[in-house]
Amino acid sequence: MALRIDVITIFPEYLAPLELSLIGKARRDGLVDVQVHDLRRWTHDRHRTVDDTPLGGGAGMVMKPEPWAEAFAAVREAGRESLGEDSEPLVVFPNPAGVPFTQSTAQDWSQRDWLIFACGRYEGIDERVYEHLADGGWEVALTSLGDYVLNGGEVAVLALTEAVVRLVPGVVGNAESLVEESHSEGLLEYPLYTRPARWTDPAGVVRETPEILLSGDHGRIAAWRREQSLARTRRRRPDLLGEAGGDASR
Ligand code: 6GU
Repeated sequence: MALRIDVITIFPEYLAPLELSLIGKARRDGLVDVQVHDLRRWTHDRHRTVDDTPLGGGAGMVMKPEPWAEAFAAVREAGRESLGEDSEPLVVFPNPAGVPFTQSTAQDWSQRDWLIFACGRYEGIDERVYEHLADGGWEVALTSLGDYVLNGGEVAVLALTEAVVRLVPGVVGNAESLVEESHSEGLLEYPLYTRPARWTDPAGVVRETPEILLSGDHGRIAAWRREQSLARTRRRRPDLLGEAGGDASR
C-alpha cells in the first residue's frame, strides 16, 4: 500500500465522494487506504458531545479536547497495526489560518506513507490539542486552501485528498499528464483544442484552432505552448513569475 489516509470528522457522510472516480478506483486498486472515522465514537456521554462554549466568552462553540486526544491515540494504534509499529503519521488540520496548500505540498504528501486529516468544525478546536500533539512528538501541519472561510475541514479534505492521491504512482494512468499540467512547472497550462478544427459556435461565429497545432511540427508547437503558458501566467497570476499587477479577468 502506497499511502494511508485517515480522516477524523463529525460528518463521515461528507467524505462519501472519496468512493467515486479516480480516488475510488485507487482505493479499489489498493493504491491508497482511506479510513474515515466518526469523532463521536470517542465521546462517552449520552449526547456524544464534541463541543462546548468558549471559555472567556464569545460567539459559537469550541471543539472539546478529550474526544480528539482519544481519537488520535486510537487512529495511531490502528495505523501502526497496518503500516508497522514504527510508522508515524503527518497530522493535517485544514484551517483557513494555516500555511497555503500548493502543488509542491501535494507532491510532498503523495510520497509519504501516512496522513491523518483532522476536520475541525464550529469556531475551532481547543488549543491544548495542538500542544498535546506537539509535546507527544507528533508531526503536525495547519493547511489552508486559500483566503476564504469554509464551515469545516471536510470540503477541504476532499480537495486535499484529490490533489495528493492523483500524484501517487499508478493512480493517474498517463504519468505524462502529471508532468505537463498547470502548476507542475510553476506556470499555468496552455490553451487546449480538439476537433473540429473549424467550429461554428451557436452564435454563428466561425472559430478556428491556431494553425500551428495542425502543422505537425512538434518543436514549434512546444515553443508556442510555452509562450502561451507564460503569457497566460503573466496575465492571470503575475505573482507566480515574481511580478506585480496583472488582469485577473481572463
Ligand atoms: Cl483548509 N479549512 C477551512 N475550514 N476553511 C478554509 C480552508 C480550510 N481553506 C480555506 N478556507
